[in-house]
Order: sequence, then C-alpha cells, then structure tokens
Amino acid sequence: MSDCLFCKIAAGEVPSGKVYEDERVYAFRDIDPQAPVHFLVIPKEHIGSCGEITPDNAHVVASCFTAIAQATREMGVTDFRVVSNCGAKAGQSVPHLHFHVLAGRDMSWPPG
Ligand code: DGP
Repeated sequence: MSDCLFCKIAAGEVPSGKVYEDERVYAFRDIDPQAPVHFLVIPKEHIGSCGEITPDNAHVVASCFTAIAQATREMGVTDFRVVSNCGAKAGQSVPHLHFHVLAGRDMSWPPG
C-alpha cells in the first residue's frame, strides 16, 4: 500500500534497524523501545491488522512466527513476549499487521 509506513519500511524506502528478512517477512527495531529488546515483525504483504487475517493470507502469520523464532534464537533470547495490538482501543497506531517482540526484562501480566 503506497501510503503505509510499514510497507515503506519493508521496501527499504524508510530506513530501519533490520533484524531479520526473508521473502515474506521483515523485522526491525522499534523506534520507541519498551524493553531492552524490542523489535517488530511484519509481513511484506499489506494486511491491516490481526482482524484482517483470512484463510487466504494466514500463511504469512506462520511466516512471521517462524521469523520470530529464528530472530530470537540468533539473538540468544529465550524468554520473550509477542504482542499484536488490533485496533486503536487496543493500542494499534500503525495500520499494518505487526508483532511486537519484547525481551530483556521481567514482564507483568495483565498488560495495561
Ligand atoms: P502499535 O502501537 O502496536 O501500532 O505499534 C507501532 C509501533 O511502531 C510503535 O511501537 C512504534 C513503532 N514505530 C512507529 N513508527 C516507526 C518508524 O518509523 N520506525 C520504527 N522503527 N518504528 C516505528
């Protein structure tokens, strides 16, 4: 999608701190980290949020989680949290599906 920030980041049109990339997925450091390790995993295909996952595009979710496992393994990170905010009331500020990966500190539950 031409006016989507995360599509531009995945395409390399907006600079980012890449931590992982394959044909379907891009992962990069969050600009406003909430933990010592905080990166975002996005599908290169534009999907607005978890609410737009369908049987036709669900394979990209598996690709995102495969990327999460590989990236954390490569970083030596064993304990981490994966979060996807869906909709403004849930805290979503960028309307392109993304998974936050947070690690490096104790996590509380439930999230605020
Ligand atoms: P959410 O609020 O769940 O939609 O998460 C969006 C995240 O994206 C937020 O933690 C900050 C991050 N973010 C927003 N703009 C940029 C950017 O230009 N570069 C990077 N690296 N991260 C960004």
